[in-house]
Amino acid sequence: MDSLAPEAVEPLLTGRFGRPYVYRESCESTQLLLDPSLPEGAAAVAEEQTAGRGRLGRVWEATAGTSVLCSVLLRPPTERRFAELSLVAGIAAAEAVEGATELAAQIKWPNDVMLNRRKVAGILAEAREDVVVVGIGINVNQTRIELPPSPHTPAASLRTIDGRVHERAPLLAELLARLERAYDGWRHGGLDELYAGLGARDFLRGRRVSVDGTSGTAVQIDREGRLEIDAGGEHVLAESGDVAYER
Ligand code: BT5
Repeated sequence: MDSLAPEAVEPLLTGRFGRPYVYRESCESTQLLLDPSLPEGAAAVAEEQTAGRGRLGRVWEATAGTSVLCSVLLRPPTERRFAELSLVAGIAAAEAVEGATELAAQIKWPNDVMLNRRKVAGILAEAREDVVVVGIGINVNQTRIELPPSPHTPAASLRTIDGRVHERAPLLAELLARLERAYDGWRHGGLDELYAGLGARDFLRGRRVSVDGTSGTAVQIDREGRLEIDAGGEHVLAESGDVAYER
């Protein structure tokens, strides 16, 4: 098994993100390891989580040593919409996944990264006062039976998609570098700045969707990070929520 210990990852870091680097073999959730007083870009990484978190009280399951499980502390400017950070991190995770697999990844609004129509990564952004902890879980080396059964959005790992075992340390370093770049762009110009990379990877566009009671055809993720839905001619903007979609 490869390792995400500091000696494997720190030499590969190229920017501010990932410093300091907080590492645990096992923890409840990497979301709980970052004290708000740490500098922006501080990252927490673990081989295993005993209570990995999804959104809305759901769980994130990952066999020890198979995944990238990472949280990053951000201190976004107050004029930005914090909800957009899931998409900012989604772009970074999609780019990192594409770098590792040479396949095109997509972003399923509001917080999933898809490869071959399967979820390979999930994002969780949690705000506490003026800091936001962004958690990113990427399924890297799980075998098919190690992946959780998910009734709605099928799960995959990079390995189940391309048949290769991937080294996680370079993937994590790439993720942190991409996140820093996307985040700096967003700080400067909002989602507009990143829109080319977002619009081109919009998984739901053109699909039949249902978001918290609104059903219709997904038109696009808009420049404020909302999902525009054509509900029988009436255009509705969903701010956040859970999407059911037709595969
Ligand atoms: C997410 O939630 O997709 C956010 C996942 C964030 C995980 C990272 S890991 C590092 C950091 N520390 C944490 O504790 N969390 C973050 P959501 O959209 O609610 O999706 C959760 C649902 O996806 C679950 O209810 C399962 O159905 C499914 N699921 C669980 N584990 C999965 C996996 N490894 N791959 C794909 N789907 C999974």
